[in-house]
Amino acid sequence: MAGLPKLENFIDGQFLATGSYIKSYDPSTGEHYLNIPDSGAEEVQKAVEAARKAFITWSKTPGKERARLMNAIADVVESRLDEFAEAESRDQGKPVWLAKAVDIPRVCYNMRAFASGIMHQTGISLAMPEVDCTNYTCQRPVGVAGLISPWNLPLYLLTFKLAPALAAGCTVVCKPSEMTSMTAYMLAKVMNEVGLPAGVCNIVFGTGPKAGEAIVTNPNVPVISFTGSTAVGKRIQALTAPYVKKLSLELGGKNAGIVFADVDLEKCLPVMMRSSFINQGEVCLTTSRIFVQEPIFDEFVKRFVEKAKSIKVGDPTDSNNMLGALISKEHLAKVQSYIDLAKAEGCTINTGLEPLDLPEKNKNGYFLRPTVITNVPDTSRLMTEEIFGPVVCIVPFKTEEEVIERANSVDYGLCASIWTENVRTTHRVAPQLQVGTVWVNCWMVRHLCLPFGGCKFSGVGREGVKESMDLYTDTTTICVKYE
Ligand code: TXE
Repeated sequence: MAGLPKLENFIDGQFLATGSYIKSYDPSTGEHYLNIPDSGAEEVQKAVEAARKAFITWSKTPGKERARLMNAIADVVESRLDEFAEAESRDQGKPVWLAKAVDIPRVCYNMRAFASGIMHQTGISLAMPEVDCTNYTCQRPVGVAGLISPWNLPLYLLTFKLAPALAAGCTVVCKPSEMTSMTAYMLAKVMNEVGLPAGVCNIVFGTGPKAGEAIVTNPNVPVISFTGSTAVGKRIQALTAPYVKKLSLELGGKNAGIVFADVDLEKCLPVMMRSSFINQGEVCLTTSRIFVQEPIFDEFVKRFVEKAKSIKVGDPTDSNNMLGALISKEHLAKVQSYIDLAKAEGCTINTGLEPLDLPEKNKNGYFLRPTVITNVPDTSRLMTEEIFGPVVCIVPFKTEEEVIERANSVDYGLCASIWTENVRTTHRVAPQLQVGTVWVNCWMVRHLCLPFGGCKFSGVGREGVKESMDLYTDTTTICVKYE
């Protein structure tokens, strides 16, 4: 570990060293390049204390001042787009162009959208003249928020929690994924630079079981927002139950794309390709089950497979590559185990097994070709479990009723997409799907003012400009008698 850069926890505006460290790897080379603090209850307790102290002032800081600081953070991050994108790519494995086009701009957008949300907070007021009373509501920041984020969209998802929490007047203790901590550390530096008061945002690095659980079970952290796996989400729900905490859980998905025979394939195929494979398929909203109506099934598969074969995979710094590396050796092995399952179950692997031609420096990286599987029964684990890699199953269907039932047959309920030229089909099918978001003839387009989240095993709660502000505030109803 000697000689390699080390991150430090960000507590009360200070960067503090810890005793032990975790190794962090560059997924595109397999090289150990960074050390992350292996924090535990002691560091978390310090961070919570700092956040509690800062809450006294931050919760009363005028909204326009909170907004000014958040906008200043966005401006500095934007001015260092390349630096942040390169760091995100090195830590996560995603192509630099993608981090530059999507992840880092979204960090700035999160900060700005929620800063402007502060100015649009409203309440309810109702007069009761018959009893000489008037009623109104007001929102109070809840207190210290615990924010736990995953490795697939590291700073994008962390700031989707951080921005509304700060906007609402909460102070926070964040724990990014131990696999992708670098850009959160860079953000901490920016927060000090723009003058965010000490203790308003604290970042503790470390693993889920140690640092994460210390946040989740801290009695002085009354609200938890988590994005990650369903297994950990369930554990957090159980751990927080004795404390009756406010909770937002954004968990996994097994999302269906439903392609009707009247689809415009020219428009559908490129988007479906992106929705199946972008970010190496490591997106909770990834389409991993594509249902195609029988008359066009063969043509769809043929054209989809041709396109998938043409996708370039490799060095994330090469802008010709659409896909970079998967997050870790263990995750690559997990995704490959599903491909082995497909072989064992006699499914057809249309593409994905061809060897990759990688540059020398990437020979030990965690790369995988886009893999397209057909002849899969709905009961296969390939069709029911979240794979979280560039692996998609395509299956035929006959009728609308049948496809709705099959799409709804999994434990997850995050999102779905419908592809049709018939507006009636759209409005009939969309409300029957048991998911949080339905896209029609598109994917991953969403106004931040609309609620986002899942049902069933995909989570509880919604995130969005209004919904997140609701999570980080408590509502008080005030009734005043004036006679
Ligand atoms: O996620 P974890 P992992 C899915 C995907 C993936 C699988 C495992 O299927 O293959 O989850 O990924 C912290 N208490 N998604 O293992 O473990 C952890 O340190 C408190 C979908 O990386 O859920 C990290 O910061 N915190 C998902 C965060 O939780 C704990 C994105 C997520 O880690 C904890 C990521 C604990 N006991 C994975 N254990 C999506 N919905 O986008 C872990 N953590």
